[in-house]
Amino acid sequence: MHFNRKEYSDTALVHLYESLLKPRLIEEKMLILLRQGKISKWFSGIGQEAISVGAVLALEKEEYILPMHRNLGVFTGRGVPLEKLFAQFQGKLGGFTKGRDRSFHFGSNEHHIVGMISHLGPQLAVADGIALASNLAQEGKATLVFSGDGGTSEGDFHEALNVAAVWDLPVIFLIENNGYGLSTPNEEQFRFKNFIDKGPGYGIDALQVDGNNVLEVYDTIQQAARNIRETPRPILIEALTFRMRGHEEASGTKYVPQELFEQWAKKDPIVNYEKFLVKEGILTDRKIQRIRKGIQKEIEKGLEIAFSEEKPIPDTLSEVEDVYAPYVQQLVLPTSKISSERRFVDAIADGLKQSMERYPQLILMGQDIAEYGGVFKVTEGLVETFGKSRVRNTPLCESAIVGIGLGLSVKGFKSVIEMQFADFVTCGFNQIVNNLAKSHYRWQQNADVVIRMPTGAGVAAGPFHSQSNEAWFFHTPGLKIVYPSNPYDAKGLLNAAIEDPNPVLFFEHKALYRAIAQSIPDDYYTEEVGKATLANHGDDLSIITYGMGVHWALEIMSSLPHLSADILDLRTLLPWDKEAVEQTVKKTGKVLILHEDCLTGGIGAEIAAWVGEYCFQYLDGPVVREGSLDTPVPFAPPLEQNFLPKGRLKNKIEELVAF
Ligand SMILES: Cc1ncc(C[n+]2csc(CCOP(=O)(O)OP(=O)(O)O)c2C)c(N)n1
Repeated sequence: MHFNRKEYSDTALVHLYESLLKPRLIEEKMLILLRQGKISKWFSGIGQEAISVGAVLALEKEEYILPMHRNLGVFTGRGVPLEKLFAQFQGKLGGFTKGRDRSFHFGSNEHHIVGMISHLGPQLAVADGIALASNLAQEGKATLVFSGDGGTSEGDFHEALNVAAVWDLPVIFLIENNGYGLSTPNEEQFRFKNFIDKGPGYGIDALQVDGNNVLEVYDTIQQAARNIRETPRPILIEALTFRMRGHEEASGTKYVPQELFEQWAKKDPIVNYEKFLVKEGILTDRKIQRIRKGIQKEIEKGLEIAFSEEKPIPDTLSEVEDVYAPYVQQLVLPTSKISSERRFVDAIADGLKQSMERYPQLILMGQDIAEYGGVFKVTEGLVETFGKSRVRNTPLCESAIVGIGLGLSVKGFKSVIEMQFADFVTCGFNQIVNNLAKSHYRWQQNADVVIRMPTGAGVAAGPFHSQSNEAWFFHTPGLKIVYPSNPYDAKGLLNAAIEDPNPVLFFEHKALYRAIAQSIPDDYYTEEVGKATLANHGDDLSIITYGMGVHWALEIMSSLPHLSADILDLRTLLPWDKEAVEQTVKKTGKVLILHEDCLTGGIGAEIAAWVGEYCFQYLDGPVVREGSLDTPVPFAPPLEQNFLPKGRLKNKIEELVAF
């Protein structure tokens, strides 16, 4: 192995050595603890340390680095206190996640580290988001994100590289090519030879380094970082290396030919670098022993502190409270009485415009939302007012854009993402339910992202442009779901959703965009998230609904003049207003829950269960539901009308009242 010291001082070279040795010595200790049953799981990075260490030392301390599961050296290289790191591994409160997540699954803004979620690929787009924030704030900072060779087979890899290229994001994509993804060798993972061959395909530079040569890694990344700080753009760096142990300790190494271990043992990053430093006269055996002893002492001390800590004592209240970033909404009233007739679509456009004025760090992202104005023209004119850097057309990549939203949030930005149709959110689902929704609970990082969801049927758009999919998210702790039914609420609740530092899915029924209008305040205002309202007061039954359901309920009830209903518009589905539900049930004793979504597993099921459990004493009849058929949304209008619940509503009301 050839080391080119260039102009590096002896001190710098020794610092690299110490930084390289530390993760190795920690790992050796961890393997002992694992055998003793004192820790539960370990993903070894032995043999690959030069990549983590070279990378972390090559960056400035305030530059974000996004490691994976074998990158212990990133954490030690950023000076994370060992007792805190060990407490994290042991699930203790002194760690980074209050015992809620394991190993390296955490971030620390203090150390400018964002840790992974298990799904690997989503990490890459978060790096894009941080780099976008750096560009927007003109910070001139690089961001570095790791991926294993296996992880690059995920679509997230493609999306993140592509957006980074198109948006000139200063990200170093560092691929640790260690030949295996769990037991799968590279030839069963991909057909190309080198990762550097991929760079030109994305229009980005790509470099290959010997990942076992710490000096080469350090020097290459340092230059790359310097380069992209000045001229922001992504760079792909492939580091060739080998995993000297199993995927994780329990999985063994039977699937790897023995001769590979023998070959790579000769390329050990620490042994070789140490030999070089000794040969150069920079290190002596005595000095090496002194360094080793110092690190070992630090490890023992860290372990002692971490082991002495008690296991977490569960406190259900704080468990539940930490799901969301702490936030007390302050209602904003319009400053004047001036109001104008606005359609649903205009109300949303007004909310977006005024929120953009109010929050200079609010970024809009979505497909075709800039000059084209979005497919529903909701964002028309915004790019002219706020410019292309804040109103961003995105490539076709829902997953990356949601991940970018989280990255922006890490850097204190807000974002609103337009799904072209709510149906397409499936392609960003993982980022929403696993990354945005869980990050506050896991490591106290909020996701200040609103996802606008043009939803619903009735426009003959077929199974992939008509779905109601709020229930997919309703089941996920950490998200909020807002679903207005009229222009007044659309504006007030959209503004409120943008103010809220938590991730909010904001549903907008497409068929309402241009169908209804209302006089609403011209000024900026907000309405309370989590609060239902009565769209009609009545006595014979309660219709609990939201979105288009409110309009159907009003229409059908007007054809039943002998009956009157409380029509409760939930407006927010997560968290939903239990108090308002209880009040109306108490008043009428008869409950019909109505939604456009398919019946089975819809939000109505949860509300019905809750009413059955907590309001049983007020009921004068069964809790009934009406929703769409349990089929995909059909295209032809007669089929679609049959699918939707409206045609069945009148009967259902009459049956319930007659009960
Ligand atoms: C989406 C997803 N699928 C499968 C897994 C299980 N898994 C964890 S790590 C891993 C292999 C990753 O290989 P690579 O990216 O090459 O990283 P390495 O482990 O070699 O460092 C797999 C399959 C996962 N965590 N996430």
